[in-house]
Amino acid sequence: MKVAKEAMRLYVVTDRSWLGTQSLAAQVEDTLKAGATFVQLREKSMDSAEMLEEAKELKALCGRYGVPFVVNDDVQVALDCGADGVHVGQEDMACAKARALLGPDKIVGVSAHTVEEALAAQRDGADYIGVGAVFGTTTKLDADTLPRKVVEDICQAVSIPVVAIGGISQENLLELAGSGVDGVAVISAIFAKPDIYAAAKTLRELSDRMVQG
Ligand code: 3NM
Repeated sequence: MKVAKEAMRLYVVTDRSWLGTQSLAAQVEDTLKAGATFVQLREKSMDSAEMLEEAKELKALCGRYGVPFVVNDDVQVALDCGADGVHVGQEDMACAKARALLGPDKIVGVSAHTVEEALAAQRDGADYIGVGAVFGTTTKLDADTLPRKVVEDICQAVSIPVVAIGGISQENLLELAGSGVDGVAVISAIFAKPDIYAAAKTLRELSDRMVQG
């Protein structure tokens, strides 16, 4: 398996909404020091040229920590910055096309909301599945909250790693215990916090406990 289940443990998704005086790279480095296991650059308000500059910096940073780095949606930026791969949603480029463009060795992650979508992604060469929203979130306004049964069924149906996303916080993370997910993907519970390092460290500890049941 190209992506270890352990790499899903604390999956950090970037968001510049809460950038203060720190750069995004400095914020991401705080999460890496705190035990982040995977990083995705997800920037909905940047053009490709800006994304590429940010992506190059984050790729180099993640490389120093030995943590996989993927770019949301934009396969060209992923290729140009030498990212480890790409993450695509159901409305983005199809998994099979992303795989064809990136080749067999890069990571392709896919968001899925049903067992059918998850199985199709696995068949089309996905390395892991993102499943959500597992809780209510205001970070992605069109994300519907999935019943726990759907999350469990997706985890049962696929053999590749599954990471939960959507509304995950220190308060609710442990509710995912026993669902079958391999870890948590988080935006606001890290980046909206005043102490990013402390937030990420606590989430990592809780996620370790969550997967141990
Ligand atoms: N995808 P937060 S929910 C990027 O359900 C994203 O597929 C989702 O942000 C999905 O951790 C989401 O702040 C936003 O809730 C996650």
